[in-house]
Amino acid sequence: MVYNFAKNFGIKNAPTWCPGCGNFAIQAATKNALVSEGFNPHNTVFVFDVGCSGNGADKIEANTVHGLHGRAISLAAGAAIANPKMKIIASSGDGATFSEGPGHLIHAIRNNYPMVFMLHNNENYGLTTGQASALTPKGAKMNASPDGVYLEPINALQFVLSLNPSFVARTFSGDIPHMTAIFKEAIKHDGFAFVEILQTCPTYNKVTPEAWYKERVKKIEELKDYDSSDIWAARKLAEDMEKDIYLGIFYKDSSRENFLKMIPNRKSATTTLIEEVKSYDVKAFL
Ligand SMILES: Cc1ncc(C[n+]2csc(CCOP(=O)(O)OP(=O)(O)O)c2C)c(N)n1
Ligand code: SF4
Repeated sequence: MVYNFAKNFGIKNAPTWCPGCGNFAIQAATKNALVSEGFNPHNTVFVFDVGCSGNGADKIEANTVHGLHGRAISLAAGAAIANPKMKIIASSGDGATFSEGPGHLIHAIRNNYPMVFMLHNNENYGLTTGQASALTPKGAKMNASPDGVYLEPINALQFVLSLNPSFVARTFSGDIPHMTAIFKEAIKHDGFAFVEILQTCPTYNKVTPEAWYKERVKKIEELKDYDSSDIWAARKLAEDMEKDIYLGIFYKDSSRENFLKMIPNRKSATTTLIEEVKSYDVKAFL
């Protein structure tokens, strides 16, 4: 068989994820969405964080950066500002996003950087063997918290929705067609598209395994009269993380301008920063 990497973003490196890990399905859906939206490895940049999700960095054929823990958003924002002709996709775990790097998330939302951000929420620090993150459910017995986590978890979507975002969605690693559809919408959004993925981690997350989610997830599109331009409706819907867990586009505001269209010294630019920098000799800085 002729291997067409430009078509499917595939690569031959063997995966290192545990059997049943949600990262397999997330990466498959990401490739599906990009291919069906007409992207290829040459016009796509992936920024991976440190963590199990980050170990996807050498499993996908594209321009990939594997950054420091909690810093994927800042690297991706730099890429998005420097070259808006590229599709920028950043991925991080819940530990990276809500413990090591929440400051980056806050300012990426405020600045509406043109990029997709995928939160791989497996409710724990997977790569370092199952410690609690800020999103681990209260009471869960984790490595380094053998008596159970004593703090309430942060509700990721409520946090993001409190910051006046332009796109907020949730999907589930047990449903590839749903992930693909949501990723396609996120890719098309012209601004900071935040996507929470409820990611199964059969090795360390025993509290909310795949079957637990499958009994609880519901689709927003089945809600009659749901208005995804109503941020208060979105905040209300995001409250429940125990019983009715909704998947879909919670909130979208396409009228918000992205960072590059907003700031005075870039909004009428006809060239990109990576084109402009070519006229300077930067050797001394390197
Ligand atoms: C600044 C920093 N703090 C801590 C670590 C150690 N570390 C590496 S991976 C990891 C956990 C990753 O958890 P998460 O971000 O949730 O991703 P997952 O592995 O679950 O996908 C930690 C604590 C690090 N590499 N850098
Ligand atoms: S520890 Fe969890 S998140 Fe990490 S590879 Fe294994 S199943 Fe996946």
